[in-house]
Parts: sequence; structure tokens; C-alpha cells
Amino acid sequence: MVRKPIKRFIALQLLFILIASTTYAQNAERIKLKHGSHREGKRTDSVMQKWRGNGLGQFIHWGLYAIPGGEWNGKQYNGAAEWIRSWNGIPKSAYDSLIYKFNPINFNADEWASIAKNMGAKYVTITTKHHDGFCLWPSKYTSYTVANSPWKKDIMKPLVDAYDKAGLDVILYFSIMDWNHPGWRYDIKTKADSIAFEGFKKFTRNQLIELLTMYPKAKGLWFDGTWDKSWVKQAKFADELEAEMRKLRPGLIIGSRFRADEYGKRHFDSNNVLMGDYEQGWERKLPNSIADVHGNDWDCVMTIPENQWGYNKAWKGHIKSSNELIEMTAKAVSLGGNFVLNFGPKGDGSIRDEEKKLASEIGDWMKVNSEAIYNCEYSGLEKQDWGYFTKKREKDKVYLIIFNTPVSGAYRVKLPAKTAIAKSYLLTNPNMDLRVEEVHSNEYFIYAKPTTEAKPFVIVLDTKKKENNGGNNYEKAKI
Ligand code: FHN
Repeated sequence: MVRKPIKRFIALQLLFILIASTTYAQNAERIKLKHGSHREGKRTDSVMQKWRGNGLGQFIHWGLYAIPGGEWNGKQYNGAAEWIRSWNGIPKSAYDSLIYKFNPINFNADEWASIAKNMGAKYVTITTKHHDGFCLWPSKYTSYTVANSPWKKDIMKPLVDAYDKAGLDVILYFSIMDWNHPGWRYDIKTKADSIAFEGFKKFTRNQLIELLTMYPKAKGLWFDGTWDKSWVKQAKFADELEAEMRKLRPGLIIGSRFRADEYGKRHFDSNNVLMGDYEQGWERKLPNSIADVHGNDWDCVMTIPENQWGYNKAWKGHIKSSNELIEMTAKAVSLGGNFVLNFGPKGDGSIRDEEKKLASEIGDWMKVNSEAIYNCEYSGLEKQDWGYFTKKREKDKVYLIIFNTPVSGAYRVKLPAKTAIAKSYLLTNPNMDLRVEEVHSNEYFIYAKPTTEAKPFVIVLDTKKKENNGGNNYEKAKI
């Protein structure tokens, strides 16, 4: 029989082992990294605060691939239109010769900016150079640019100026992978690869510094084409280059797709800490719950068709409706992210009518309801089947963005303890209070009749501290 003091001793020892092993495990888990993340937690400066309040953005994929528009000699390419150069149905040299056809006579930067502005976008991300290597600016480091096309003129300058004039921030998309550059390699296996890639690294650095110098209004860089082994092996170079760019443009926003750490980990370093200012991994998909975004800033970039970024003549497959895109925007904001909708202008510089129509439908909705999108964040409230909650940053104002209208017209809301509803109303009719019924403690039905059920609508809840109601602290709950 084991006596009581011994039992206690064994228990204490077990506890000690548990604490010691947990502490050891925590320390052991942390790897010393030279080129991992350089910050934990979100950026708090005003530039980043503005970015995270944007809610809705526009993406533009435009380059030589817009000329064939997914079709070569009457044959349809099955992949994404901007990847057509990689199709063995086309000789690479024939694709590269498209530069001599780049003459977008219908290009109108102000029109593009006004389409984005009317849609309700607060910023735009534009391809300065996609994987094919063709530069929309007159780079002095390659001849494969607009300057040597029949168009001759810079495309980026009028775009940056037009969007800036329209009040939208500009982010420059840049593909590290460059199919046109002789030094580009998918991997570095030989001495010759290494020499070639060193030249490519210098070229990449020069182009990035050139872009930041030529377009100082740009607020950030959106990197792509960084997944190949050749680039993943450049932890030190990429880390130093990032530092150089940040020094040149304080406040510059760079996502998690630029560089890998010295162990080749991308997006999140070997200690699982986000690399860069926001998570860039949400491409054509949205997180399902707040747990999926690990407390980080993030954006979701989305195509209108299934997987077409550049212009594709064949507008086929599942093409998203404006309601579907509005719902994606609401979902993104409800989980603390930005939704960035892609447009693929045609080779002549015009934007296809289908995209213009969707942009204007989204814009019609945003004109009435954007209060529930801009400067909003995760509400902390349990999601309900009718749609999505968003919350105004720094305010006790919660929005219910309704996509599914129950027959009863009753919208369930569960609030944290010590929180009460001060006022509830339709965003379109702030003067009329909605009927609120408390069905359980801190659980309510809000009764509302939308003016039209065809479009999502918004109910606003002004919340306040409830007196003398035990339970969780409202301040802590931060709804
Ligand atoms: O390969 C590209 C693709 O063409 C497109 O540019 C998207 C946009 O996020 N990024 C790459 C795929 O991840």
C-alpha cells in the first residue's frame, strides 16, 4: 500500500516532470532563425491599418497573354489564359513575339480606375510583370517591355496616377519567376545554373528597386512565382532585399509570398510565424473559420471564372454572380480579411462587358451597404445561418449581412454576457427600430423585413454594456 505523503510526492514529481518537459518542449520547438520572420503579431502603423480596413480590392492581370486570350491558331488552351506560353501547342519564340502586337489602342487608365472605384474597391493590385517576363513599365534591365512594343509608352505610370487620383491605393504585383530571362532556373543543380541564377538575382533586385523608385505612390508589392526550388534556396538574398526595399519605402506592405527561411519554409517560418505583413495564401479560396487565419492579416484573391486570371475569350464554366461575389466579400471581412476580385482586360486595353456588369452590380450593393464592409473586422460572435457578422473597428457597432432570409423574418443573435442591444435597425432605415425578442439570456431574435429579398441586406446593432449581469467581461469579449 502506498502511503499518502508518498502519493503526494509522486504527484509532485509528475507535476514537476510535466512542467519541465513542457518548458523544454517550448524552448526546443523554437529554432534560431537568421532569415525567418522579423515580427510577431500584426503591424500597427497607419499604412497597415488603412490596408486592413479596405475590405474590397481589385486585381488586374494584364500582359501579352491577353492578346491570344486563351486561344492559339483557333485551338483553345485548357489552362489559365495567362499560362498559355507554357503550353507545348505554342513555340516559346512565337509567344514572345507577341510583344510586336502589343498596341492597346482602347486602354484608358481613368476608365479602369473608375470601374474599380464604382465597384467599391479601395485598392488595386496590378501585374507589373507576370511569369512570361513582359514588363508593363519601361524597365532598363530588359528589352522585353512596353517600350519595345508598338505601344512604346509606359502602362504603369498612367495606371498608378489614375488609381491614385481616384483615391485607390496601388499595390504592384511582381512575378519572381521569369520565363523570358536567360538566368531563370527552376532549380540550381550545376555550377552553370548557379552562375546564371546569380545574374538573375541581380536583375530581380534591380527591377524591384526600379519599380519602387519609378512609382513611389505604390503602397506595396504582391509577389508571385516564388515557389520554385531555385528561389526557395535564396533565404539570405531575399531577406536582405526585403530589408533594402523596406528601407527605401518605409511603410511598404509585403505579403507572405516573397521569401522562404533558411530551411525553405514559405509563408510561415520554421517556428510557424508569418513571414511578411499579411498572409497571402488565400488564393481562390476563403477560410472557413477565424481559427484558420491564426490572428494574422490576410487577403483573398479571387477569379470570376473558376481559374482564369488573364483575359480568356471563352468565358465558360462556373462564372460567379454578383451575389456570390458580394457574399465572398462579406465572408472575407467577417473573418478579418480583404477580398480582392480579379479582372483580365482584353489585349486592346478594354475591359470585357461581363466584368463591367458585375463590377457595377457589386458597386450598386456597396453604395448602400459598404458601411458593413469598410473598416470592419471579425465580430467575435457565433456565426448564424442567415449570413455574416462584421463589426466596425474600435466601435460597439455590429452588422448582420443577410444572405438567407428566414420565412419567420427572425434573425438569431447571441451576444456575450454583459452586452445588451442599445438599438437595432436596417442600415437603409436608421430611424425605425426593429423588434428585438430575448429568447434566452443574451440570445435574441431580431425581426426584420427586407425591402427586397433579391439582394443581401444589412441589419445594424448598436451594442452597450449591460448592467448587473454576471458572467464574462464585455470588455474582454471585445465583440
Ligand atoms: O500562376 C499564377 C496565376 O497565373 C495567377 O497570377 C495567380 C494570382 O494569384 N498566382 C499564380 C498562381 O498561384
